[in-house]
Amino acid sequence: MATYDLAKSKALAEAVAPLNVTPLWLVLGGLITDTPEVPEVPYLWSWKALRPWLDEACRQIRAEEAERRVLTMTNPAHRHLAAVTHYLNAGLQIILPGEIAPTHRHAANAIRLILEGDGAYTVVNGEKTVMRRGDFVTTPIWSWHDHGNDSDRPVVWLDGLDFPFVHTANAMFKSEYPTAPGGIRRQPVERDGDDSFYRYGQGLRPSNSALTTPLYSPILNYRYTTARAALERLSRTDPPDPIEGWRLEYINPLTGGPVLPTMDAFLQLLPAGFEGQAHRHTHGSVYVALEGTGQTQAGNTVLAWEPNDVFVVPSWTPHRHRAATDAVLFSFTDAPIQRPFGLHREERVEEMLE
Ligand code: 1HN
Repeated sequence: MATYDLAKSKALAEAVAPLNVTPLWLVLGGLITDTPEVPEVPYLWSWKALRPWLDEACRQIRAEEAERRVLTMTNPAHRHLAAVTHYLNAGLQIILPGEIAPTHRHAANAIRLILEGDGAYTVVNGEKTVMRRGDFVTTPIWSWHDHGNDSDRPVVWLDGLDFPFVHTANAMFKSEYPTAPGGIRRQPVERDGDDSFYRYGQGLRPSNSALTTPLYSPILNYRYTTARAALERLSRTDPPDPIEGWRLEYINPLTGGPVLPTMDAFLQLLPAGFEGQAHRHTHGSVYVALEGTGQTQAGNTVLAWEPNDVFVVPSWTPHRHRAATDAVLFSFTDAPIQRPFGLHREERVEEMLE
């Protein structure tokens, strides 16, 4: 119950508006809320519904002309903003045999998760990796990157980027690699054969590797075969976590922390019949179902997933996973953005509406 004269305060607000100030007591409730007020909604992008439109995109534009031939996802709460959670973007990229997506770099970090096809490659800061389904590839801030496809089939992957965050920070930059005579905009390949994995991903590192920035993981491609086998092994020895099943984080081996300064990434195995407990956290999560079927309840929304579906759980939304069959979920989140500032919170939720 306001003790002040609301009409007078509104008159004051109007009078001082030309001076570009406002009475804080009229707006404080909307600025400092008891808990996060999250505009984004839980949502699932169906692979079966989207995949044919990637073929149509291929009929309309070449990869080189598009720069990146991507159907980028928008949270229904944002329609015109290419964001699936507050700080994250996701999209499906398709590249045809023989095509090239030219070299560029930007202040946004990116990840890729291969969904269809084997044999496309990406080159990041001179290292080339040939990608297979389920492989998780990092493209850190300001690294030169381009893609190509030497196989005889289309290749599709999920792109995940932090550019909504970079925009919020007013810190976006990009540049294009210089065009060589003949019109080719491509960096030279200096290393291949999973060079960075053998240098840094085996519990070893070159003894001069302190020269490498710890800001992001030096590993380019985290192979699905490796991560999947690690999960399988874990599931034979350990009980599943009641919320996450068996879950592994992809890490930066130089720090033990997240792969990128703004994004972390996970692979989890849920056994058939798994009924996870509910929790919520302040980071937003983007999931990809890689194997099996199940459903994730997020708030009042039930997201029923099957292979290659992409879905999001926004900040502070209670959620729980259920698996009909043995299932594998990949996910990435923006938790690393919140942690350094003490903003990250996570809690169990005892009761969820059906
Ligand atoms: C980008 O550079 C890629 O390099 C993919 O493959 C998606 C979405 C927005 C901005 C830059 C890529 C992107 C992107």
